[in-house]
Amino acid sequence: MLTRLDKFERYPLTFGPTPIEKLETLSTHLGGDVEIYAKREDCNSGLAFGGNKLRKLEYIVPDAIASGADTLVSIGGVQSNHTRLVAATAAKIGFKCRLVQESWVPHEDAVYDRVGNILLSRVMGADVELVDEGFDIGIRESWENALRDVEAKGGKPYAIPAGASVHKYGGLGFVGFAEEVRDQEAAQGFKFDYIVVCTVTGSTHAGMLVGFAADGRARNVIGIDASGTPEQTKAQVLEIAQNTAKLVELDYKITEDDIILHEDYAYPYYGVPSEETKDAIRTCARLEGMMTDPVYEGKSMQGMMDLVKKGYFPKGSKVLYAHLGGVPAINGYGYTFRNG
Ligand code: 5PA
Repeated sequence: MLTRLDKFERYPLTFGPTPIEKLETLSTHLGGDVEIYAKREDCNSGLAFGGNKLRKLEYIVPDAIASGADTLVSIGGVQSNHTRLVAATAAKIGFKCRLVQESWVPHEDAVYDRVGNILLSRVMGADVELVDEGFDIGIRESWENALRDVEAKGGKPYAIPAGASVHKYGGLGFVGFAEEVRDQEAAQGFKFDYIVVCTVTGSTHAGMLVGFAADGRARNVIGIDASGTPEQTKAQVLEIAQNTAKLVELDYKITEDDIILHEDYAYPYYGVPSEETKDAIRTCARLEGMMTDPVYEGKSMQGMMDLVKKGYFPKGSKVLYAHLGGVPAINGYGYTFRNG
């Protein structure tokens, strides 16, 4: 272990190390000069379809239990994956769950607030509140109101911000991802040259940055912005990475230059897939049977495919696509994909 992640208590919510598989057909389809692999964070747990939030929550749950709280309180868009996994975690650890779901996505579908993630959260017993506010990854008044409301009703809230990102331990989980990749690299006898990650609230990217900085690969983490507000996302990645680096005693000073964030794929808006994103989702599904979603992973898939086609990765590179989950949201896009 190259960081002091072992100092922190972890409450297991996942199956263990996630598999890495080669995307042979997709690699060939994109010209064969680059080998593409996927690390399947989307298959990491039996908790409500899993996904990237669970690695983060594994380091947050011990603090929630120690605080004496009885209700996890969090926030996201209507089809937030994060809130779905907070609901699952609350169920698993015997807490109540209060969720604020804001109108972050200007997308119209008759059943958008009835299917996919929000349906799962409701079935898992979360108290779901819809709030008509637009996209913002920062601290929200609606969430602060929910925290106060839980208290006013006699509950003991535990605050988890959007994407579990600006939580003091939000970056630790993906330091663990890098440690795990290093073990898998040692076992398979080669290293990855690049790691591609979808970035929005920032702690997935930030944790990876810290974890891979430990063996000199900070700038090999290639973020694909899906927020559409990249300045704010980048600033948040930097802040989380620097805080997390301190926590795990990283022997390297992370600066703004270490944050590689491609801004060209989030269009037209957070949560709204472009024609190119839809094409990337279909291509990956048809060549590999690997599903990605229209909000996050479809955009990072589009970005990775475009960067491969443009020759961004030198010939012979091994690229690891972090598949972070999120597929349940596609149910909210039934009209978009009505013909496949
Ligand atoms: C999300 C986030 P970060 O927020 O840590 O940058 O991760 C981006 C990301 N892929 C990538 C998937 C499938 C994600 O769900 N989702 C948020 C949510 O509310 O679900 C936090 C925005």
